[in-house]
Amino acid sequence: HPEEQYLNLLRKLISEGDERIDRTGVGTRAIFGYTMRFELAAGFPLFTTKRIYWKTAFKELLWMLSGGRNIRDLLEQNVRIWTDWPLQKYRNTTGESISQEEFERRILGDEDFAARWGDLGPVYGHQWRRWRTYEGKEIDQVQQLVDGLKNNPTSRRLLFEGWNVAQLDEMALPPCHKTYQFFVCRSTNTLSGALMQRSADAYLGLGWNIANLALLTHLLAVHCGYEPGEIVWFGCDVHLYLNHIPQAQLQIERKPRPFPSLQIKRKASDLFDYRIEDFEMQGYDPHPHIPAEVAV
Ligand code: DHF
Ligand code: TMP
Repeated sequence: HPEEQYLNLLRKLISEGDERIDRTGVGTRAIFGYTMRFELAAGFPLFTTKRIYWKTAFKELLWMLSGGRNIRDLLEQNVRIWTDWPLQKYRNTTGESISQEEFERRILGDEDFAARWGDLGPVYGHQWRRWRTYEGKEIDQVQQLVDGLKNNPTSRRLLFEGWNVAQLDEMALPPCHKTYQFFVCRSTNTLSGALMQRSADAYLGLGWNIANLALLTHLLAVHCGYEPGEIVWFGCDVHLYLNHIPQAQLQIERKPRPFPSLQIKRKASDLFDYRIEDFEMQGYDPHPHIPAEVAV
């Protein structure tokens, strides 16, 4: 089963990972360099050995594709996975000991407060859709990719980049899923997508990153006239937080189940016009969720 690639990664991290204190102070076991491949025709690579909240993950990708950078857009859809970072900044700056719930209520209820405290800086979505040049122009990397896939499919420059070196210090977190590149196979008319991820939280974030890479590849295929091919994931610093080891040990004992299949119920007018209601996951029957705390 292709999910064994992921379970083997967890095993490897537990047994061979280099143990160190990381930026968050939690500590990890880390390896450098790991590759996984998934054939999209064989099912949607949504891991089954622990439930993954695919709707929340997809909402995050759609938000990035919209160029979003404020957590207010996410909270309006009840997505709370990005709140911790602005919240930590708010607490550190003001010294106020506000709860997550209260902070989220204020972001939702007060536009000025949201503009001041909900902004993550020029993160993924901003760089993807509005990379600023020295002359003050904006580059829509994703639209350029779509044009390239349609008009110049053998190009070796079909990629977009989140790592804007000049703006890293303005970002709440510098991009983890850093570079996306695509490849059209002429003989099979398929589109494959690759992701180079500089830093991967193997227990919490990775399954979401794989699902979003797969969704993005499906959507680009639909809109550029190809069938979905493969996704290839490259992780550089791939790590297991020390406080996730018990959960990972539980997960690696489980047997993967068949991957579900993604159904796109409505073909939107363009890549940037999708809503979560447009997607259904058929046959997703995962093992139960195992919660874990995210390192901030
Ligand atoms: N920091 C760290 N340390 N790890 C991450 O994976 C991470 N991911 C970020 C931002 N910063 C990060 C963005 N993506 C969760 C999943 C993805 C994500 C952030 C958080 C998460 O907490 N998932 C939980 C519960 C989600 C829920 O209740 O909706 C999970 O069990 O999958
Ligand atoms: P870092 O910036 O010090 O590398 O910390 C970022 C952490 O977040 C790291 O554990 C990787 C994790 N992460 C993911 O795994 N996937 C994601 O999509 C994001 C945003 C973060």
